[in-house]
Amino acid sequence: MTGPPRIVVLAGGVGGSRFVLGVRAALRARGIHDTAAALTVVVNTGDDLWLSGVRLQPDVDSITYALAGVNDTERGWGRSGDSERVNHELQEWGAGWPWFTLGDLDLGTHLARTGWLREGLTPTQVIERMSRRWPLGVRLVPMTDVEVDTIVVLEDGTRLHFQEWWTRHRATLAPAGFDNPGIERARPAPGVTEAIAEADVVLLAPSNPVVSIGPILAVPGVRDALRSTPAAVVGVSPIIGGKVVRGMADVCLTAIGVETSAAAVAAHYGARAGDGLLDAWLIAEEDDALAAEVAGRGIRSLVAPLWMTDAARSAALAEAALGAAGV
Ligand code: FO1
Repeated sequence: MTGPPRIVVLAGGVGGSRFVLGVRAALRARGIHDTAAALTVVVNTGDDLWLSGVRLQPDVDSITYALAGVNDTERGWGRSGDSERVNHELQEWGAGWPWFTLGDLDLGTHLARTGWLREGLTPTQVIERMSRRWPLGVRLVPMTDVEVDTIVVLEDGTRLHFQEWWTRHRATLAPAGFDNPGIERARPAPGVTEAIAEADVVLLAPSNPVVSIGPILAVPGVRDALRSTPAAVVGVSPIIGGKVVRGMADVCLTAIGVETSAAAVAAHYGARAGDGLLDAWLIAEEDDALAAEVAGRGIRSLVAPLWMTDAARSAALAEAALGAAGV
């Protein structure tokens, strides 16, 4: 390998943001200044929705805001120091969702995006344009330019948009499954499969395997690109000590019949040596005892500190993931 490594990260919202920050920091620590030339982040867009006439892209925005350093680190979503004047007014009108907060600064993002979409820009072009305001140090691309929703299917057949199930019901309604209607007609956004094919390493961020990484893998062409790339595919477990770090991955995994354990998630992704995706899988020190089980499935397992509690730990984790690929 000559020059900086070419890295692709598949990511969702909060866990994805922290991990991507870590990868960017690890590259900077290696003296690589043009990190955007080295690092492509393919982000889940299944959480996206239309609300009060504007297009929301929660995972795109979480990653954008985090990389720009303007994110609300307490809540994990939205802008730091945001206010809610417009949101109160929308509620007075009975517009939008009463349980869903649109911050004033955040609304500026949604209005800008919606305007550009209406002018004919694709989501890829909109993100590229937004990246100019804050040089993010990564090339951020959506999984697809096609609108694909993540729908939660309840046991009685009720279908809810993922955002309603999560923000209104806090994942308390047991799902029977998940659906991305129309995803079979979606295509990877420009550059996604090319970046995977040309990468030195592809990293699966410790994001929700079902509703964050799952939709990215379900876009036709992405899975094949991962199986055929000469790059090593390395995943980071979102499960530590049998528990989710935050969010509702445990409920999602249970719904698709996967145990909430680092080894079970590795088995869910599968070994590239078989018919799956992973060459290597990073598990936490707390899950040391599962290493043999992962290895037994044909996936090289490495034990590393997975808690991304600060920037230094996120960078160390990213360095461990790159190291697992010999990059
Ligand atoms: N999460 C909440 O729990 N409550 C909200 O009111 C809320 C509003 C919101 C607005 C814009 C945005 O980009 C994200 C928002 N989120 C909110 C976060 C979001 O629901 C999820 O955490 C992600 O989609 C999962 O990655």
